[in-house]
Amino acid sequence: GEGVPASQKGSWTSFLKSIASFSGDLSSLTAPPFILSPISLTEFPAYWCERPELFAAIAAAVTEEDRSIRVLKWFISTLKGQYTSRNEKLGSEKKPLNPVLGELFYGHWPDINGRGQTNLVVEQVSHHPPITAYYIENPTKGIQLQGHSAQKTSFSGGSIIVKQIGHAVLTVDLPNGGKEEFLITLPRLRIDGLWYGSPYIELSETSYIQSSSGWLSTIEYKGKGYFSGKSHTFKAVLSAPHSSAAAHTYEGLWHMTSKNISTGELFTDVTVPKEEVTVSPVEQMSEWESRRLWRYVAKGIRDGDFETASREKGKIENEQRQRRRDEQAAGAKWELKHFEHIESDPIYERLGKLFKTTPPTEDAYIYKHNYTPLSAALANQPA
Ligand code: 0T9
Repeated sequence: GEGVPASQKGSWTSFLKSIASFSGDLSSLTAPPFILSPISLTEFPAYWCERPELFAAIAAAVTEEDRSIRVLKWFISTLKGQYTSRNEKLGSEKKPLNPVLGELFYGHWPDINGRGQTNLVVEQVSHHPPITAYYIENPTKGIQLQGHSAQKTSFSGGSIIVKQIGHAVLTVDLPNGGKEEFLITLPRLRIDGLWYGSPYIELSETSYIQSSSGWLSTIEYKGKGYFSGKSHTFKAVLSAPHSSAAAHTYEGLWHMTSKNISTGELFTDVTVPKEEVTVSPVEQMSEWESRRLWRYVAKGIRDGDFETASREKGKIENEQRQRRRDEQAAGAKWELKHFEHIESDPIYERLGKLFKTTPPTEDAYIYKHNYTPLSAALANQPA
């Protein structure tokens, strides 16, 4: 493959073989250096809010219908960041750092033009299998997003198939004191281009956004070789409560633009730049915060010094193993910091019933509201 440096061809081939004969937690497999990313999976929930103005704009809706349209618009506009940004930033999809239990990631997007500040709290709530819980909130606008993310992977026809486990719930405070909730399910991923050492993601099948108002978005994903022939194609149908007819249909490329198929009006446009999350300087972070925890590993990967990267990674892993042994000896259990695990999410159960969800119930991680976000003014102070 052309993406693979000559010296790593052998180890890439054996890595692919081990993927093919392995099902389960890919994150624990050792991959050749060229495919390693210096970014931990705990940073990924930030993709939900890199267009903070679209997140804030949900609050400006007047009707339930309009609110569902705005939620769909924001959701579709996150897909490019979620699924293609490593290709743009790092040259291809890469293997993220595998977060440790208790790893944290905090950030915010500043209040600009009255949109309100948006805050992000992420915690790695399980190491094996990897599960990441997140909470995003724009308090000024009364919008919250809570979710968790895990994956089940398998290998088929030369590609990695990733079933996303977990869901997200978006809650909007209404002017009358009530709340509207949106259950967001996640699409299936295929990682292609593996043979050539230049992996990229394609989305497939269907995901849903079910509002407590009854409005439902059904989003279908297709790649190259399907109906339009183009990569990253989607079609979203928004239907009214108790109706299966399409009230609005949007179609296009989730990494470019899309439009309303009956009016021709532009729906999403992600060709305009996004806003990356603001975080505090690494020196001010605690040892559990992702960028601080992984700083020497990340530097090694960035500098091409893989000896340092793997030595530093080894230190973190040993420290973790020792911690687990100590806990076991003391009969103690690791306590989550910002989230509480519940076996069954009542919102998932209630809203999931309104459309076809499998499975009928899912667990969730409920945010404890115990983090005080840094204000924009503080974070922007010169060091
Ligand atoms: C939630 C997202 C998720 C996380 C990543 C599959 C994957 C880990 C999970 C699903 C985010 O909201 C969206 C985007 C990318 C997903 C990752 C892509 C990927 O390759 C990894 C897996 C674990 C690997 O690292 C596979 C091995 C690697 C060599 C292929 C590049």
